[in-house]
Amino acid sequence: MEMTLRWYGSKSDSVTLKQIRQIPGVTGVITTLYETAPGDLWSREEIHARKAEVNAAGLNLSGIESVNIHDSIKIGSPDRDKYIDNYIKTLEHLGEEDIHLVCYNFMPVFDWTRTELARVRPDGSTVLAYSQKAVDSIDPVKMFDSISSDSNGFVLPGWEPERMAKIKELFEMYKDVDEETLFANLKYFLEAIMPVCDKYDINMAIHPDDPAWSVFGLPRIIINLPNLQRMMKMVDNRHNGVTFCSGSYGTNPDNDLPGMIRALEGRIHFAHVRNLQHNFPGDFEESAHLSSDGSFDMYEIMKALYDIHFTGPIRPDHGRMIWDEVAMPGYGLYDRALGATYLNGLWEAIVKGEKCHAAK
Ligand SMILES: [Mn+2]
Repeated sequence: MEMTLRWYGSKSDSVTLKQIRQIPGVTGVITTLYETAPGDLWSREEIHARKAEVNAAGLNLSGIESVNIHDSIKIGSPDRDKYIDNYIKTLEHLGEEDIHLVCYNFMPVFDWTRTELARVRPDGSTVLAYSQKAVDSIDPVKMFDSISSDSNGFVLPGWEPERMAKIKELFEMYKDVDEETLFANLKYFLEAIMPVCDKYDINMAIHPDDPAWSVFGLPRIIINLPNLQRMMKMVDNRHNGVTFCSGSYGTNPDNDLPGMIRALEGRIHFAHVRNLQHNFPGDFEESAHLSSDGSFDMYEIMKALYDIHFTGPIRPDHGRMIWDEVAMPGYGLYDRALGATYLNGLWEAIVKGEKCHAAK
């Protein structure tokens, strides 16, 4: 595996490439052209410039998170082919720049959903949290207002003001889209892009829906192993793979995370590894990456990735806000650096433990 950090680009991120380069064991970044809108065509020049900037800092550009999918593709609108053509051209440009990993999601209206961006934990750190009760009692428009006023002045991925200004319209557009339609529209999209992925060896890695269930009555399909298996079977190509995000699948305690990883051998192209604390059904908060700080066994998650011979990029995911840092919620430097170091430590111990075992 290669340890990486997500980076939004020098215009949008409070963290610098120089800082990332100084986290021991982090050799790459996962980035995006954050100022583009879903459906835009990414020019080769912009991609080349981003890659040159990352390389000049002594880091690899290990993948893209995300190239977002236009709503017309998810809804299956008559104009979807125009946006799919843009997507294909963007993939060509990425391939020409020797970039082989693209993370994306297929969630209607909202990307990830949280009800609080700064819940205080017992140690005084603040974290993103989710309460089903809060979701059930709030209008989605009001939720956007509270999320944006709480974001330390940063634009949150998937919650861009231009997009959220149209939120009522978006709900209207999705009113006839159920789970079956979403699966069919995903299949149509994947079938269209697989030839370019084959040509340039680009691994598509779908990110799970977060939380892993329907919110505000919207359909959600990338939520559990049976649905992932259905998705991979419906377009049976190695380039049609997944981002294994422990913090997203793990929102549902019924998802057996190490078991899912083992069942997905060969099709996990990218891993987000982080921990959550489940407080009671329908209420969770993010925690430090350590097993002892949350509900997951992080050793077992890393061990499962080792057992399936995972070689792709991995990254710590949302960090707590600690040490008075002011950054995009979830995306500060300090706690993600601690997370990367911890995950690297687990990995080294697993690798050496296995070698020692094999020698006996
Ligand atoms: Mn994730």
